[in-house]
Amino acid sequence: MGYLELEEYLRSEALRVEQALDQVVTLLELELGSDISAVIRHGVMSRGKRLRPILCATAYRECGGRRESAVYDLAAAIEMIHAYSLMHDDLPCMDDADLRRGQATTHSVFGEEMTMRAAAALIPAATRQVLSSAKELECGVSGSKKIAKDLLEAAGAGGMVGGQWLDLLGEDQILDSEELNQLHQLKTGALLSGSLVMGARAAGVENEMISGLKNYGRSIGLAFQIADDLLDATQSAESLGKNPSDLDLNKSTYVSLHGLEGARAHARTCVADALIALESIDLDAPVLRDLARYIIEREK
Ligand code: GRG
Repeated sequence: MGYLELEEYLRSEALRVEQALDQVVTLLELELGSDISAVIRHGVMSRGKRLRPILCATAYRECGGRRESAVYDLAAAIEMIHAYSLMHDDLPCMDDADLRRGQATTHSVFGEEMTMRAAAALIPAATRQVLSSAKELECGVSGSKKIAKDLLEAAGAGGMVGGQWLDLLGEDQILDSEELNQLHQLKTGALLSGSLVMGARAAGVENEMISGLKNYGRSIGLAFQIADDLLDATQSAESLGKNPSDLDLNKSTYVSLHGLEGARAHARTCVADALIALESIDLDAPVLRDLARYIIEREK
């Protein structure tokens, strides 16, 4: 696929993810009432790229999964975890941001207390969503339990939460390359890579295939973060939909460590590693191949 075709693919996939998300949020409205669900809706339905759920649905398809209409319900669960993490990340006690996805952050609109509660409610809701959706896919009930574990591990202390913890500790510190890789492999890489694992597992493929996709995910996770650092260093708030913050928060980044050109070269190496990981499992996955390249070419 060329760049434009890939952008069209991402747009139409994002729409399918958003339809599934809308259904979940509507259900939560009935359960939790309109006050808290308005906060959830703000955090979840704002205009994100939906990259993690798209990776999940794409891996599912390219691993031979055929229950097209059901996989987006599973993918939505991943985006719910991502949305909660962004809502918490923007809070004053973390990155203290007032702009996200081109709109005021959730706590700037609804206050800190409501945002903390609404975001926390998304964690069990996402777990339930995985269990109810994945059992309808090729992996069946036993696979759905493994997928729930995949999601919780990717999101937990050995994954995203652990990475955020390192990120907060790293403010005002100069991290070396190894420390920076470890931080981002957890904070960003774990959920990205987990999304691929979940999609592949849902399709019912062998463990060897799953670990190859995990390796692909680790490499594109790093590439994605390097691209994020490059965008933060070079783009305006208007084009990013959020305020560039790495300099203000005095964070070590791939750009501060390697410079713009060094960071770009590092990102290209990660993409090459990702493609090798796909080749090593002999998976014919043209869209995942194109997505690896897109991740460092993207403009937001
Ligand atoms: C209690 C320590 C502790 C943590 C709670 C807040 C949190 C959990 C985790 C934060 C993890 C985090 C913010 C990771 C961000 C990774 C990242 C690059 C986000 C931007 O992702 P995009 O570009 O955003 O996919 P969109 O808006 O397109 O979805």
